[in-house]
Amino acid sequence: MSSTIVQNPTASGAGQPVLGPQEILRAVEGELAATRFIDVHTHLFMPSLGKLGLWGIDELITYHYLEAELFRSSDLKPEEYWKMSKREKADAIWRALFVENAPVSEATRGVVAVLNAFGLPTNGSDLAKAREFFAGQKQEAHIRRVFDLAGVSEVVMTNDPLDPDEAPLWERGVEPDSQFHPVLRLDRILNKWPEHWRVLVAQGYAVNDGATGQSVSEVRRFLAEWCKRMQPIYMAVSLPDTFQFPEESTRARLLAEAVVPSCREFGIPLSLMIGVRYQVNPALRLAGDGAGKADLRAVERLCTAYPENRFLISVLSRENQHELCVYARKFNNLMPFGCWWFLNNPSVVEEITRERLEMLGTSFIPQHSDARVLEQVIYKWRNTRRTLAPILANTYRLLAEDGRPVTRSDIQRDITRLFRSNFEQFVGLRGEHGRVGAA
Ligand code: RAT
Ligand code: ZN
Repeated sequence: MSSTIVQNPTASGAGQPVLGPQEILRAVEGELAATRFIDVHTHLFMPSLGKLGLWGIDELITYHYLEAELFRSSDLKPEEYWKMSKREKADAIWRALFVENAPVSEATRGVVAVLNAFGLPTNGSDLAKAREFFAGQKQEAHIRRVFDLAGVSEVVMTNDPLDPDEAPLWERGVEPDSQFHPVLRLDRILNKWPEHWRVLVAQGYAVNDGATGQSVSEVRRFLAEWCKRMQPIYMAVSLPDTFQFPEESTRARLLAEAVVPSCREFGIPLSLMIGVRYQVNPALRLAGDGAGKADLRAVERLCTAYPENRFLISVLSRENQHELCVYARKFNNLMPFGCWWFLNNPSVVEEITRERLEMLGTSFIPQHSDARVLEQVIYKWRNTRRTLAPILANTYRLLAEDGRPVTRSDIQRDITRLFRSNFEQFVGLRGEHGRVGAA
């Protein structure tokens, strides 16, 4: 195809110059850079939630993705590691993964990209300069700078109403923040009821250990009060690879009789992140979970049984990705999102995103960061843009080859849809589009 400028006669890009193959890649890169994304799932916290929000070099280096890698490249035993202070842990990881080895894995390379974004040394023998830099940052200005560097306009938090450190802050009343959207996270209720029902009792709800009798209506009352307090944009839970629905279990009963009806009542989606094999190696703590293939018929049954509900779905196993696309073609109340955790590597993201584009067009949410430490959004979104640019460009190149001219405004509209408006519409956020001066 030649890159001669012709006028596009189609509705979407009427009057716009048609792009040639070389121009397509540049236009995709320009629009990816110019569009402010919404980060639809993170573990970041707004400043009014105080110390819950992690940031800075020691947190970046002790990210659990890196802790898992430490024990492959060091003789240090997990029991010795857990006795160390945060700073000592960071020093041990820096030495093993950044000094004694080249940081080529996705998670280690991410730290390098963050240091580089702030003009800090990436190959130092210690972390002194980085520590000095982060200690000098003022939180709110730093957040603005980080969001600018990451190209995100806002992020979605993970807020746990049973977390003993978090719940009292909400109960006292926290200042909302338009850059951080709350999400009501239900793992403790749905996955660990026996360990947590007493916390609901302590909050004033008449529930029992078997979640029987009035427990279900009390959980609904609990959800209603937390929705009022938190104003979540969706509810969320992570689920094991063995997740089934329906089934004879406390989880399935609470899901069907409390969570799903509450989501309907408050007009918000339910996010299911399916496929975790919890604590495969408990010695590694947060880094000790694995992944397993799930039976997605549970998703089919949820989408069929509750057509009035909306489900945001991410699956952790690579083997489940194609099935998820097939289900999304059957149920428009299902929104696939993200390449989660062990999938967030360029090789896998590339495969999943191509499959989704081929099967779903632009009707999905390609990625979320899952950041636990503020500055991680810089590298995670940089990597997403870098991995996705050639995939999207190739999609448009094929389209042009097949006879449909492609314009910059086609690309802009699609990127906005993928990284903003699919989410805004699915959760019912306002429809304005964040876009900064496109190159
Ligand atoms: O990716 C992660 O950090 C995991 O540990 C999980 O937190 C996962 O993202 C989740 O939200 O359950
Ligand atoms: Zn997460």
